[in-house]
Amino acid sequence: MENAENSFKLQEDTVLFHNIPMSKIIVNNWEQVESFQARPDDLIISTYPKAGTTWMSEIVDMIYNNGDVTKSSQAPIYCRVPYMEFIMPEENMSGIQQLNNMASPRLIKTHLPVQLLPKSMWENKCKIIYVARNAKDVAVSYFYFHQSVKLMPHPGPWEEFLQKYIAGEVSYGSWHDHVKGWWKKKQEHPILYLFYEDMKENPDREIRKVIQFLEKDLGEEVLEKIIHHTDFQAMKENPMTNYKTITPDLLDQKASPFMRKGITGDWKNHFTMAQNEVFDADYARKMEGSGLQFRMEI
Ligand code: PPS
Repeated sequence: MENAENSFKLQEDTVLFHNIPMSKIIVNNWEQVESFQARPDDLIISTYPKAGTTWMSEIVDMIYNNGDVTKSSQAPIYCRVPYMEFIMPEENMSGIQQLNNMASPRLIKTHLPVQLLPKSMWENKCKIIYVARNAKDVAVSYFYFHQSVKLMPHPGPWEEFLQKYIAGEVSYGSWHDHVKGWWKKKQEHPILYLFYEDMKENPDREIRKVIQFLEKDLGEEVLEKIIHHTDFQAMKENPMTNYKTITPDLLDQKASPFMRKGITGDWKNHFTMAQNEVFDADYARKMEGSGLQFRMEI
C-alpha cells in the first residue's frame, strides 16, 4: 500500500494511489477495502462516477424486492446499496462496515477501476453489472457534482475542470482507462456491461437484460412497475433515491441537485467547439482499438 502522506498531492483531498487520483478518505481506509470478504451471492454495481450508479442500484434493488416499492422505500439508496470503498466522515459510516453487517444477498456499489477491486470478489466469482456513460456527459455531470459535494475540491471554471478530466486528474482517474479496463475484464468474468444511453433509449429492453443476468423470473406487471419507479422524475422526487437525506454540509443540492438533468447530450450545452475538437482528438487516440462504441446523443 502507498502512503497517502508520501503521495503526489493533486488536489486538496486527492492523492495518487497506484497511479490513480483517489480521495484521501478512500486511501486511508484501503486496508479494509483490500481485505474485504466478498460472498459468492454478492452483486457488484460498478461504474465510473456519474455514469448511472444510483439508477442501476434502484433497478436492481427493485428486482431483488420483486417490484415491491414499500420494501425499496425503507431506506436511502446508500444504505440498501453501500458504497464499498467510502466512509461518510461526519457519520463515520464505512461502506465496508455496512456490508459486513448486512445479510445476504448483498448489493455493493463501487467506482474502483478494475485493477483495484478486492481480490475476494474475483475469487468468489461475484456477478458484476458495469454501467458506462459517454465521456462528455460524465464530464458535465462530474463538474456539477464537484460543486455540490463538500468533500471534493471546488472544480473551478468549466474549462479548467475539463482539462483535468481529459488528463485523468480527477478522483478515480481516467474515464478512458476505467471503461476500457472493465470492458476487457468482461472476457474472463461474469460482467454485464451496459450503457446509460441504451437505458435512456429503452429502459424496458435494458432492465430485461439485468433480470436475465440475475436469473430472476419476474412478470410483465412487475417489470412495468420497475420501469415506472426508476424513471428519472420518479427518482428525483423519491427521498430514498434523491440524496436529500444527506446533510447539506456534505452535499449542497442548492449548488447542484444530485438528480440534475438525467439526459443524454447535455454536454452540447457546455462544450465550446474548440473544447470539443480537443476532446475528440484525445478521445480518438485513447479509445482506438478498444472495441468500445459510445453514443454521445440518442
Ligand atoms: S454517483 O455519485 O457517481 O453515484 O452518481 P451516479 O448515480 O452514477 O450518476 C448520477 C447521474 O445519473 C443521473 N440519474 C439518472 N438518469 C436517468 N434516469 C434516472 N433514473 C437517473 N437517476 C440518476 C443523475 O441525474 C446524474 O446525471 P446528471 O447528468 O448530472 O443529471
